[in-house]
Amino acid sequence: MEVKNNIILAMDLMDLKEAERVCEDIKDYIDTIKIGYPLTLAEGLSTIGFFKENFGYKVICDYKVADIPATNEKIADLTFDAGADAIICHGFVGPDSVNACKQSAENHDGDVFLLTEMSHPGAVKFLQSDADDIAKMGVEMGITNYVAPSTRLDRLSEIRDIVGDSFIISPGVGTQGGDPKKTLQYSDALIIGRSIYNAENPKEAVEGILKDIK
Ligand code: NUP
Repeated sequence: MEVKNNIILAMDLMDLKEAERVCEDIKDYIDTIKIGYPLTLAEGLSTIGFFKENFGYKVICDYKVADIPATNEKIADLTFDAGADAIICHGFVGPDSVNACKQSAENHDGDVFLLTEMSHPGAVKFLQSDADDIAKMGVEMGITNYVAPSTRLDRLSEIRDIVGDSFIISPGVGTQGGDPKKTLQYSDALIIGRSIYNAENPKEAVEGILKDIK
């Protein structure tokens, strides 16, 4: 996936009108948006089509799919049928569950992103110890897109070593403490939410980040 300026907007505002205002402000710089449960549950699955039609965005659905294969398949099919370009799935559920999302993505000409280690402090408790194996499983399965944290660069670097030249996108920049420039030493694109959409001036916030990473 190509991501303009290496920045993906994480749009977790829960009001579509407010989301539209932010997108309008930054549309010159951003061509890829990530939506998750907050906006989807508030405004519906049709938000995917809304961003595609009105802004021409590529839309990554951050549904962290983590169920049995049969249910994962239903979730992924619905997401791609609604127009998503990609879906994020959890890896800890194992290869059969991940494969259900991968197959659905292939059937719809879309992409699947495998979530390895998460960016928040609590990820250290359970997920971190299995994150390398999750990434290795992804490589064995032929997955070429990953999510890995900007908040722990040593871990991001380790996951980069495992997945080779796969495409990595990294959340945790800004509000969670991750540094944009350092993250891009290992990652292909930054996922940034609150420090853009909650900024007084989202456009200036993006310009500031761009200055940092150029
Ligand atoms: O490990 C992860 N950390 C994380 O923050 C995996 C994620 N998908 N996210 C998501 O990235 C999170 O749900 C939010 O949508 C975005 C980060 O937003 P912010 O911290 O920049 O506001």
